[in-house]
Amino acid sequence: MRTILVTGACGEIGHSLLQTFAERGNNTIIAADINQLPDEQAANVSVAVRGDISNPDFIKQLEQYNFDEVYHLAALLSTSAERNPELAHQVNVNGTMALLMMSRRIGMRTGNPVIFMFPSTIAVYGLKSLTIKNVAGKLTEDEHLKPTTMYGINKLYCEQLGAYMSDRYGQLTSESDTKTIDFRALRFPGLISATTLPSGGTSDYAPEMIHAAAQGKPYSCFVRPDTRIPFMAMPDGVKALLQLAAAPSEKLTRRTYNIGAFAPSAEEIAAKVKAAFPDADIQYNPHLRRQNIVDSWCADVDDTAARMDWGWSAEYDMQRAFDEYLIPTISGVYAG
Ligand code: AKB
Repeated sequence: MRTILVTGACGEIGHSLLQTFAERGNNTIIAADINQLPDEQAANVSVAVRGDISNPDFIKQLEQYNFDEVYHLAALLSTSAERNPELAHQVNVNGTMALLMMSRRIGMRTGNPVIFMFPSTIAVYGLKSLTIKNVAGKLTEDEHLKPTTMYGINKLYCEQLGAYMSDRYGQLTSESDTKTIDFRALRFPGLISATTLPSGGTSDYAPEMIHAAAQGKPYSCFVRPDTRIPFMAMPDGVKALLQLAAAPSEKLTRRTYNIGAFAPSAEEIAAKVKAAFPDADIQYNPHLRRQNIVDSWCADVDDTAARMDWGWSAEYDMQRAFDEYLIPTISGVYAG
């Protein structure tokens, strides 16, 4: 029985993660979000708390629990962060720092390191031109780390902050005689859920296109048809988080891992959508700023390290994601 904190519990990953924890049972789940957790999700958790992670009083309230694991999902995504960079910095960076320090204090109190799971993103990459992006192909964790957005900068910094905290406070050294933090980050591609829609991201065109078609609504896509970035079905995203959290620390050769699944262009996604919903009306109306953001992200990721260290492998390639997860589930959702 583990005591687990999930921040950003109302978000897309939070929604699926809480459901998975509920199916597995046997853990004490504390769900935190700035919004009220909907009743059907609240039924899945032990305690639901509402508050702002950048508020020290809220951190104090959370600190009463002896967490074994923290899934820190709360963040402003890329498009939202561009609209409000100061708030993004406050939530994405200051909120993360506050939770890392809280985890350290809990680790000192209990004598057990807190496993701190951090969803990072392909937004940490910054390719200078489409030509460079096309030539670069699949990127490893350490290439082209020149993010062009507030969100990418925040996430890259927090990857490094978490690694620093783990190195300084997560090992037995003269400075620290208790291991208090074990930080582990995953660089997520765009996630596609069949049951929820994202908000404020720049990879949102893929889920929006699919959900619009399932509801018989027209969709105006905000990127060009040839735009290519990696995507992943939500069940694989949740699987990766849980698998990395459970991996023995001696197997891990790094603190941040890429994970890949499939990397279609927008028109390849549209073709899949039209195959499932032949009346789908999809037009392209690129938005310059959002287009520039996704053009700076990698076309695909090299996830060799995750495969080698903790046995990562996506269950859903593009065909399986559409045929066995997205289309049947979404059709069910909108059929009521
Ligand atoms: C976003 O679009 O901001 C996110 C991401 C790729 O991290 N979905």
